[in-house]
Amino acid sequence: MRKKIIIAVIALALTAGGIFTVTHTRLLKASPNIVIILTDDMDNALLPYMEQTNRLIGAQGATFSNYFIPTPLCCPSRTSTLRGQYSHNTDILENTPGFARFFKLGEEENALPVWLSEAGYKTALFGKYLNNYPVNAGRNYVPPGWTDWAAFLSNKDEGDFYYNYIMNEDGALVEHGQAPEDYSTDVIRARSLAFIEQRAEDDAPFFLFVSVYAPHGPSTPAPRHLNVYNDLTYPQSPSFNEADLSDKPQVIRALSETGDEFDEGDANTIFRSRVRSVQAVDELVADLVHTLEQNGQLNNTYIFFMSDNGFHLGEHKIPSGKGTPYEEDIRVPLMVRGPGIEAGRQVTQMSANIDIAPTIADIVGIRTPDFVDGRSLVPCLTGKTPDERKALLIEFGYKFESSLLDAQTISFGGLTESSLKDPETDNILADVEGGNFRGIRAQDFVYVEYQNGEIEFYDLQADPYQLENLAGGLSQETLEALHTHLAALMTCSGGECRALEENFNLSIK
Ligand SMILES: [Ca+2]
Ligand SMILES: [Ca+2]
Repeated sequence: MRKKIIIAVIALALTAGGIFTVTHTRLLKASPNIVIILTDDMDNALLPYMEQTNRLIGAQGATFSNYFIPTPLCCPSRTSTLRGQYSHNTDILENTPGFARFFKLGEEENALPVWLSEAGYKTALFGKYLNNYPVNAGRNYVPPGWTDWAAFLSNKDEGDFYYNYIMNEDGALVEHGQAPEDYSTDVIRARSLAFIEQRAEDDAPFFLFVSVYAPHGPSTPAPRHLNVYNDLTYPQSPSFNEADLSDKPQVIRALSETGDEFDEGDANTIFRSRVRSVQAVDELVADLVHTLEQNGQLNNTYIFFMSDNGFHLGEHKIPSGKGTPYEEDIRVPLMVRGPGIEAGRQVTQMSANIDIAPTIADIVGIRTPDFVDGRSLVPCLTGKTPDERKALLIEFGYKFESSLLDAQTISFGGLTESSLKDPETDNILADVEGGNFRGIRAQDFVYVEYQNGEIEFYDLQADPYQLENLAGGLSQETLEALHTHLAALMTCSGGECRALEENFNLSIK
């Protein structure tokens, strides 16, 4: 049963660049504080279990219902957040070599913490920085722009960052063991609260980047949360153990390994651990808001709560993980509160992690470099914007030469650190030959080209759970229009990306 798809092809404006002007809309006060709380691998299914976060951030500010991670994996997402760039421009498209490559390319020299530091901000990062930090930089290395620093050292033998990890704390290595007080979310919380209290004593504004490891696997809860939510079951969507995978590309079917159903009990067990592990994060958020309030800072602080990428758990029969182009992986929570943002605002415009750095720059009133691909979300926060962005690029994997791209030869050469291994690289399409992809996430559909030439197309209004790939029913004219626009987006940079996102005129009729 293949539905005929009709796509409106309206004149595509592919020439772009130089027409975008950055709006420096000051929200309210000069030099407000900025706090980012970044979770690791948190999908939207976990948000209902963070009552305090919803009440203290979402209900007090703006909730973004269409916030996306164009490259849904830890290191690509985090580097895009720090630089305001798509992954093809950071050139961090996988977790490996990750930090080593970001460092080697010198991208840290011109990134959000540096901009804020130069604007007079005290800047702190506590928790997870980038995969493979500090490979090739030295164990005592603190990246530029940060005045306060406590980050996990990559530790491939131990594998996770809940207990038994080493932190670089302002250049000194500190070992944390497995006592209850070593639980990393609580360590990060204590550092964050102390930083706020110290900063409240002087006039300098601050930027606090709270980067917790939860709910990343193995999703270890704090000791006090080991036995909560014991009866919780995973809220299965209609795509859980999708019955008919015949429409799915081979690279996706290969991810389900045996083709057997994903075990429902396993999904419940993993989901319970994930929910338990974010309870300490929910407490951290509440303590952070209260500490800001007690120190007279809350009314002059913007708080961003967000995740680096989503997570799938049996959808399309794919075992738990991330790195696919599906909604569970690319769509994550974003909530922002702060002065001038109306409580309870719902933002439906398409937004992405590439927008975070330019948004913060806009709030603070500093100009971003021309290389920034994202846009300020300040107009969304204040309810003053039309739906300008019609589409986002999604992209994954260094090597991409789709057979559809006859006219293009894309090179991602120079990967000399490929011998590095990363234990966090779980269940991503890079493990599957031909699984690297480029795609367009439009407002009402998604179009994906895989390296091996397979394509997917889902009508997200009629089929939000992506059960029926309609690529086979697309006309040649539509395919060419989609392919041409994708080819432009996947090599865009700066204002050209924003123009392409706005001039995207394909929609399902
Ligand atoms: Ca992640
Ligand atoms: Ca199907």
